[in-house]
Amino acid sequence: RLHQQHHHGFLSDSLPNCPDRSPYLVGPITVTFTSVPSVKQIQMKNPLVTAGGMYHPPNCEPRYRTAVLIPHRNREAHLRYLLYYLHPFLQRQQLQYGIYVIHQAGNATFNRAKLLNVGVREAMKDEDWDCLFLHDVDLIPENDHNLYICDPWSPKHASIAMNKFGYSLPYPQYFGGVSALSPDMYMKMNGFPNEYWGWGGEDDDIATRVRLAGMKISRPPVSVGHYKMVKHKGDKGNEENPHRFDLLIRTQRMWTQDGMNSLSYTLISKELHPLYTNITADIGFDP
Ligand code: BGN
Repeated sequence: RLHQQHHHGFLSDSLPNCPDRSPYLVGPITVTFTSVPSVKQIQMKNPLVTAGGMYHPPNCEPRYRTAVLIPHRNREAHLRYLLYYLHPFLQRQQLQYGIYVIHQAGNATFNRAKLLNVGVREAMKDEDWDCLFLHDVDLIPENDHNLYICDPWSPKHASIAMNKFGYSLPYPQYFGGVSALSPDMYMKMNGFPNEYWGWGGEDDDIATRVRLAGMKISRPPVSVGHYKMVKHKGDKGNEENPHRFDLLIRTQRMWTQDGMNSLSYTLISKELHPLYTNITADIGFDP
């Protein structure tokens, strides 16, 4: 168990449980994007984060173990903003956590949902995480009452009020941005689809899978689900997916066949960076 390494000589059993409600929460946070923080700067502000971006509260036994999974390619500046805000945010919540960046190797069209499947499979080899946070790289949470823990029975949609959409849902079924599922829930819906290459639609497919697997999306209060998006243009290699409309028609037929049970990829490397675990995978290309 990872967390036993963090105890400086104490056995984990000798620590008291962390309180029900963390005393360190501050509520709304001011998020600004001025100069991109350096890795060194972020490290200095987070001295208790260990190799691979892992953390365990120093003085109490956490109630929750959360893995944050971030699909990534060519968004270094966004990643640093996110790490700069997210590490202190998660520590104030007194969670045990690990941050994983899942990097798509090569130049084939980006595939967010498949990268998340890869992240889940790899992260579960490290630790018995009880919650998976599936996190876009360009979204920063603006209120630490938005707890990065899972609901016991429902997949949770966390990014329900993004500045980009005027701090409200763009449409009622929207499930993109940041969501949270327990590993059991993730497997119950056969994970996410592997066949969405490029921008758009995969999150709508995922929302449909939640329903088809007999679950219901939960959402936090709007005020705590505030997120600020780092402004950017559409990226090269993540063009709009022209097949997304056709794919979405087939979700009902495909979800049991396409997902964790059909996932194949080549793990290229798994490196422990000071602020995150970097998983680089070859996930193939749009056939
Ligand atoms: C929707 C996209 C989502 C995206 C949101 C917000 C599609 C499928 C069309 C049937 N869905 O329109 O993927 O997250 O906008 O930008 O394109």
